[in-house]
Amino acid sequence: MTETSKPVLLSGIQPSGHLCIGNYVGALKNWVTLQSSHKSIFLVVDLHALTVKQVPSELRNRCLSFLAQYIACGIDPEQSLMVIQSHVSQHAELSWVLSSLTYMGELNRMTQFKEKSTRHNENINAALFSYPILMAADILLYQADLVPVGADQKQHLELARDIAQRFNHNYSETFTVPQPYIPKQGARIMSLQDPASKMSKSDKNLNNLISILDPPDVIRKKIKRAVTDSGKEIIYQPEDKPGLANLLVLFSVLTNKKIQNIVADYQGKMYSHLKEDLGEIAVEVLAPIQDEYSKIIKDKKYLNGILKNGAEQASYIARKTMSKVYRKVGLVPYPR
Ligand code: ATP
Ligand code: LTN
Repeated sequence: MTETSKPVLLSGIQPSGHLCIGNYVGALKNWVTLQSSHKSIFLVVDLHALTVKQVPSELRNRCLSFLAQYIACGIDPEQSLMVIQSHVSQHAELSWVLSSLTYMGELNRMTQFKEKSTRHNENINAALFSYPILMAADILLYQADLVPVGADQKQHLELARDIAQRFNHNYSETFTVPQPYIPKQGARIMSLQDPASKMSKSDKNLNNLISILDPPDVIRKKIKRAVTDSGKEIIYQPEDKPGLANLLVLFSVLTNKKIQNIVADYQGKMYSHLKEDLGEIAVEVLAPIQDEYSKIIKDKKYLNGILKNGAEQASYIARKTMSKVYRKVGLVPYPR
């Protein structure tokens, strides 16, 4: 397959909180698998992170740290572009145009907005509300065919598809209508202490999540203390035993073993056996990533080189899309 014939893949993560094992199995792990068969662009969506209050110096450091974690998880800078969203100004420009095609009613239905505005009720800002439009712009700007995300982003992706179709219908064929890629398993890893909620990297209670950079002892301890359900038997029953089911899903995605085989292996054993083994598995999966990270994060020149190349190549594509968009909606071209 030549470079030009490969379908375009795009995804992004907000540089907020601590990149966690939920992000890894829901998104990053699949990015790594899909990158070679696609022309891939992976964003650190810093403009999205502004929708909740950030400490500026921490946000700046976190962007570079997330980039280094993408690479440590297996994103190959020789194959894929890695881009900081704010380095390509067209994201914000396209977002403005697309907001003229998005209805308030559509944004009102977004469950992430409802959930985040409850969590950040001291700061329900307009950007938090219009955030899915910026996400649509991220995707449509590069004419992405495939967008690998966790289950929580399905609704945002459907909106991006609707906006693309609406633009194409109103102004003629312009945007590729993207397809979501949501893994069958691991698309919604639950919080360790509250298995009724999604694991989130900006959760204030760090016992709810396993960070990619947590030291081995912390990982073991967090899994050991994870809330499981009453009873003793190891069975997979997400409705009745959500805590246990979450651990079994994690076990399964980290080992590529089927849940039914794991359940069979643990017949007659206790929750504590499963937790102990899962702790070791998580440590084993994350240790090489952490080693690699500690090397890469020191090499600022290497990281900046990747960002410069990413921004240049992404800007080239973004400029092409934007000039088409501005022309189609009737804006006057820059005089030459
Ligand atoms: P925050 O808590 O900072 O809002 P988050 O953990 O929800 O962050 P995002 O930046 O919103 O993470 O998402 C990055 C990617 O990880 C998205 O593709 C999202 O669907 C996926 N993802 C997030 N949480 C999980 C989870 N618990 N299980 C599986 N995938 C997840
Ligand atoms: N909204 C996403 C992050 C995100 C994204 C994107 C994901 C922003 N732009 C483009 C895929 C494609 C989230 O996970 N909160």
